[in-house]
Amino acid sequence: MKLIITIVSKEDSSIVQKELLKQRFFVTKLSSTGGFLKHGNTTFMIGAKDQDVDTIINIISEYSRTRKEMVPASIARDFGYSTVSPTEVTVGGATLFIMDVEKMIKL
Ligand code: 2BA
Repeated sequence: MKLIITIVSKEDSSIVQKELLKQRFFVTKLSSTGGFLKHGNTTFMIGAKDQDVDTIINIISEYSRTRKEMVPASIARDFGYSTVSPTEVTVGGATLFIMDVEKMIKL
């Protein structure tokens, strides 16, 4: 069994959640905030059978769009970038962490 933790843009979270549930996967949705942009995003925790991991990656990949976002110069400077104008970064589609689960118990 695996635990997939994935961070997606807030704008994509409803469709990603809907498509995962449609395929009968179990999903926990957490509200999260990106450390860099300080924008709200969504983190999903998905406990899944090993053989379902590729299907889940495909769903997340299909419904998470890449976006360009502007980083205000003040934030960029906080992180050591020497700039006076906003800087563009590419955000997403999604960031995934996939971990082995030793045991899952429901009581
Ligand atoms: P944020 O931390 O708000 O980052 C938004 C975007 O800003 C990132 O997009 C990346 O393009 C840029 N960025 C982030 N940290 C940076 C840095 N130290 N220097 C330069 N550019 C930086 P993504 O990589 O697609 O990440 C989207 C969101 O996924 C992140 O929002 C964060 O919430 C999460 N994330 C990404 N990688 C992570 C990691 N290794 N560990 C934990 N969370 C991560």
